[in-house]
Amino acid sequence: MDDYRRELMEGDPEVFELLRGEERRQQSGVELIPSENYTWPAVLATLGSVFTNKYSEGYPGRRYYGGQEFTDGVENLARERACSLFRCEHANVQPLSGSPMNQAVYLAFLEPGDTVLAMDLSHGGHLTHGDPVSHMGRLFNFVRYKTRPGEAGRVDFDELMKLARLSKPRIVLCGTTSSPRVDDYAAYRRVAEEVGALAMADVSHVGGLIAGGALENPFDHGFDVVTTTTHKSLRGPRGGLVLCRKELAKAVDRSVFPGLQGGPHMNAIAAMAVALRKAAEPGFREYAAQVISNAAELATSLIDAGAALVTGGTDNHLIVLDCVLAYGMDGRAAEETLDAIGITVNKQVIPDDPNPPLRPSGIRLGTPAATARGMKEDSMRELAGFMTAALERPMQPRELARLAEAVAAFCAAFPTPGVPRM
Ligand code: DSN
Repeated sequence: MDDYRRELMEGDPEVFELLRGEERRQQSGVELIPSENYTWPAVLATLGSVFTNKYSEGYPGRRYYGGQEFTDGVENLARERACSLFRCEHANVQPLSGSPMNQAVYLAFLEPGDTVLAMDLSHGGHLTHGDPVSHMGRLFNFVRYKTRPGEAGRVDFDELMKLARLSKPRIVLCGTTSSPRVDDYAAYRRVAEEVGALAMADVSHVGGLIAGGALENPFDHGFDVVTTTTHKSLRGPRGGLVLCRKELAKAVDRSVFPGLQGGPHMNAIAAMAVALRKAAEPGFREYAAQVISNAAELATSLIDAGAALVTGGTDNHLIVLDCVLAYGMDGRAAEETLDAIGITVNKQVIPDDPNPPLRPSGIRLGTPAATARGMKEDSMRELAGFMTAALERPMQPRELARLAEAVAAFCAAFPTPGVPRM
């Protein structure tokens, strides 16, 4: 046991026990929430390092506190690595997570009341894409577009162009938190160009798949701003990146600090630098491709076993199931049933869901975390089998317990990165 863990065990046994419980959960169950992942041990070590002790308001070379020779070095590394990985001109690595990352962009380029075109939440858009319950949704005029039910969850760009001409947005935003389809960046860019808006993509879910070359990069289609969290498919620490053209750099940087945030979390920025280096290694390209192959296999196996996929299939790492249609239970019941057998998913609204958000019709699944444990297509077929067995008919608690044992035995062959062996 390393010194830090021993200190925790002896100094705070209550927190230590909870940590051990979470470690056991992460090892003995399967994580299928598409936005979650296992980071690398080197990232965990950096997050728990003395960089957490340092205040660093400002940017490298222009800080408000002394003692920055090493924090400047690490922030510069993170910026350079982000620019090289995503082929962009400027990176701000300070956003504390996804919400401030997107807020910083809106506040950099919009005046109150300005219009943004963004995807409706039930069709896959994110809360921070101007949902009415968010502060940004009240401050700016978000006009929501939707996917087309008859088009397997894709967007009708003729309709989007009409909406853009009518609403005159300052930003055309694409990117989703719950769509199994890939974005047509060229088409979004044409819409933005036509109405003189900034083209912005929030690629939080697929940032790692873009970095790993498995999906297209919005910058290759002339996008102005791309945001991504760093802890999803990118497998880094919790944090956010705002990436942009150099002409926009000053406005973005001012908006993040001092506009929105104070001291950046230097331990997270150092850990981000470590993750960005890992994501540039050849092995990460294989990982990104495997995430997508695994999702395709999981989707096919579930469909073959009678599941109803909201878009009929997937192009990325993510699947949305309509549980009411296929299993006669809502998403919350499905989430709880799968929890009972050690498979973690999240309940999910489906497009124009008639049910409320805490009892929606669907669940959302994804393969980034399972793939990080080395699972491949054959494991996806096994997972589809476990899930179908648990969902297709009501089960007695003892039947669920037997399935949970089978899931735990299956998991034993796949060590979880960063989790000490039990
Ligand atoms: N919570 C993230 C997700 O699950 O997609 C987005 O905020």
